[in-house]
Amino acid sequence: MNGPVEPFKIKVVEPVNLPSEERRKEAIREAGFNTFLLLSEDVFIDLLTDSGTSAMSDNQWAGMMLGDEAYAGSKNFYNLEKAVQEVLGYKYMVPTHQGRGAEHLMYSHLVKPGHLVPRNMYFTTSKLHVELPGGKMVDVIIDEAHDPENLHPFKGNVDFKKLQKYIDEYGIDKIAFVNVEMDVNMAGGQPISMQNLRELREFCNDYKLKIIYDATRSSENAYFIREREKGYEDTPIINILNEMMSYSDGCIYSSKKDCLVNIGGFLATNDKEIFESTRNMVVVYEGLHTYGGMAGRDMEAVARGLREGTQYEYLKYRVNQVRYLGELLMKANVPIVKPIGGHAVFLNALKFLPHLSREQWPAQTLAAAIYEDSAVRTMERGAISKGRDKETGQNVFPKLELVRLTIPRRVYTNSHMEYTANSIVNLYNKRDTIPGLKMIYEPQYLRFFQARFEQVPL
Ligand code: P61
Repeated sequence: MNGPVEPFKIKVVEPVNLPSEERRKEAIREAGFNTFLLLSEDVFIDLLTDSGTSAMSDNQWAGMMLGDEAYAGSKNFYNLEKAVQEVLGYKYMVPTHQGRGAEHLMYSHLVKPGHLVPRNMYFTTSKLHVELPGGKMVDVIIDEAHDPENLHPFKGNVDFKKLQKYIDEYGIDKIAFVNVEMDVNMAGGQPISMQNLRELREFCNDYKLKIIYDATRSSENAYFIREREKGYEDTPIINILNEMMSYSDGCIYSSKKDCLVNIGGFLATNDKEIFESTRNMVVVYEGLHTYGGMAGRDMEAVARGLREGTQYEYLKYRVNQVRYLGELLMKANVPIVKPIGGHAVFLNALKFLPHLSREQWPAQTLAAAIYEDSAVRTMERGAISKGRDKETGQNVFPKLELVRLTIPRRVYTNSHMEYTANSIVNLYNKRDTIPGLKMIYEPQYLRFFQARFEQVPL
């Protein structure tokens, strides 16, 4: 089996270092068994995230030199606005420093105390930005998304029966808006179909409900629509994106993923009222409405990256590199979420470490063990990420207890994928020797970033 051929050649390289076994053991203990707390220089292959870790193209770097750093009216802002209009089809755009800046502006505007926000599975920062103004995020993804073995081609789809139940139970006035994520991160990078988006629009029209997308990985979602949905086989990705967005009232967007840049975000909408209100608030929290926390050069790189990230040949290579890693693991019977997602391969920690209880945090344990074994950095995506129930204060144990091997875009070669797969297969073969963890420090917000753990002897 060969990995996909890269549609680029490499112009600049950055050396990486494989720390000794002794140093790896020490480093993960210094980090409290939390991969977020490792030093980057202790990491050999960094699969923590695909966020802000892309390699930019020569065209993007050239654009950086054309940064117009005027406080007001930077020409790069207008280039970005035009790119958003053309690639996504929205009329208005408000720039922010990254995705959560856009979530803050959009959700604090739309959510009032007591509101519900139905969404096709939570994301950590999105859930928090719905909760901070007094709302609650509820799950309306199809059941198949919670089953790692289920092969549904569009596990990101919304279940209309679940949505209807919340409307009937709480009343339409309590629903702030419907929030729809593209290429659903916590479900394993699973796409939503065009048909589901179209039907959701019709459903919401009957109730005059707004639909706001988390369009962060919409280009990768568009690739899956082209690959899997009848009628889109030959449709240019930009046309697919324009149609997807046409079924929404607006979106938030973290540019740090599909736009192939290291920083940036925005919100976009066709709704003048949302635009005017969020454009007003951006000056309070982010910066003037023509830079929103980004430098001019950053906006130029986002504008160029947004267009570049929709090229079919690039997306095909991208999704297939992730698939290559997943298939290497599947061949060795390592339990992963299927179908293989767009931005990452997710290990099923409950099946990988069945000897651990949920209170011993199997996914956190596995991420730490992978680092110690091979200096590959991954991320827990399970109960630690989910956090406590806001009302009861109890830990919540989601069905999915996963470790994410997230592939940065255009950064690692197929040999890096092979090294990673080999190390994980080796670890899988000695999995029953891995001891669990107990949490010894837990911060109040987004605890997974800073929590610390200790090993519990087997
Ligand atoms: C990630 F561990 N994602 O996947 P910002 N929406 C969606 C995201 O994936 C996302 C944001 C909004 C990250 C970074 C990260 O629990 C974590 O530009 C679907 O990061 O502010 C970010 O965009 C927020 C890692 C965020 C985490 C939160 O790795």
